[in-house]
Amino acid sequence: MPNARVTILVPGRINPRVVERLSEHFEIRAVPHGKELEIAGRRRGGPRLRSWCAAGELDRGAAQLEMIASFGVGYDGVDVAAATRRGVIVSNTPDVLNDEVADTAVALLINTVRQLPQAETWLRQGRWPGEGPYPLSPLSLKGRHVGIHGLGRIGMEIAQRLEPFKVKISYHTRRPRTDVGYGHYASLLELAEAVDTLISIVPKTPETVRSINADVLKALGPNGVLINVGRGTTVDEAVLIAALKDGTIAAAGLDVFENEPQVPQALIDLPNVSLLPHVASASVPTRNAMADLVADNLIAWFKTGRALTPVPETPRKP
Ligand code: A2R
Repeated sequence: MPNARVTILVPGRINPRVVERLSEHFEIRAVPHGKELEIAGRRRGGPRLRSWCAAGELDRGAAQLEMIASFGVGYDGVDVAAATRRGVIVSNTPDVLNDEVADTAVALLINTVRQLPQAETWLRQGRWPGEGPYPLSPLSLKGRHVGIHGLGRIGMEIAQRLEPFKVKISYHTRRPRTDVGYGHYASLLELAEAVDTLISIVPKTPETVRSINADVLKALGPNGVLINVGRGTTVDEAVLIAALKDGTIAAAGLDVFENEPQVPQALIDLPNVSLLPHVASASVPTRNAMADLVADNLIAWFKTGRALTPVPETPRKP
């Protein structure tokens, strides 16, 4: 047992495996979302609260806080700047979800261009015998030029999966990668001008928020397909809805939305979209692996003073 006196605050709902794993090592304080500061504030004479499993404002009750172990690869929900100022380390769960998210991205792309969910609905509604075959999909994956917005850990897996589909692949990142042969475009707009299919897999940052805007969608063009499996905030959703309605682009496949779990009715009503409720990493094996990494980060920190997967901004031991 690394440290029996350490209390881990677990705010809100989290994968039960995290709590199960942590219970073997620490005292667990599960609290509803919004109550974490109240509990943290009661630290004097109370349990030594040294970590929690999710984000929160750190202004109060954080004097003994050492670590925030975030579930997921994106950690935009954690105030990393505030944590760093206080020497609190932050960890996330990279890599273990790459395959699942990349698989989902490819599935969503094919669903979007070939309208497979709509075709299945046609069958399930019993329309095939009476009305005949589902109409031909206006779009195809064949011959497409795919632009990947964000060629990081997940973006690379998406690119590698797309190679056997015989599509051309290009990308935009701020810094070109030296280890790939795909064409690099210095700006998102230039990438959108060059390709007809854009897959976004970038983190939420001030730079990426609403970076897929009216200009980018216009550049993608009337045969254009947008797939977003990164963060909903990357896309200006109102502008996207207008672009899908007036034919500025042809179709979109989205797993993430600006204001989840709210999805605008105008988007749901569109025939040329494929929509998923943020399920890219949501399989039991992958979520278990993410849960294990959350727990293993906390266990490693309190045992060795080093987290397994600290985020790049986090303070490190020399
Ligand atoms: O820009 P670079 O050279 O740092 O490349 C990163 C790229 N990226 C951007 N590309 C264009 N404009 C930006 N402002 C920008 N900011 C970041 O996104 C890199 O190629 C990629 C991120 O890769 P990783 O850090 O390896 O993240 P991973 O594991 O692929 O996950 C991506 C995101 C997560 O942050 C969650 O928000 C979502 O997928 O699940």
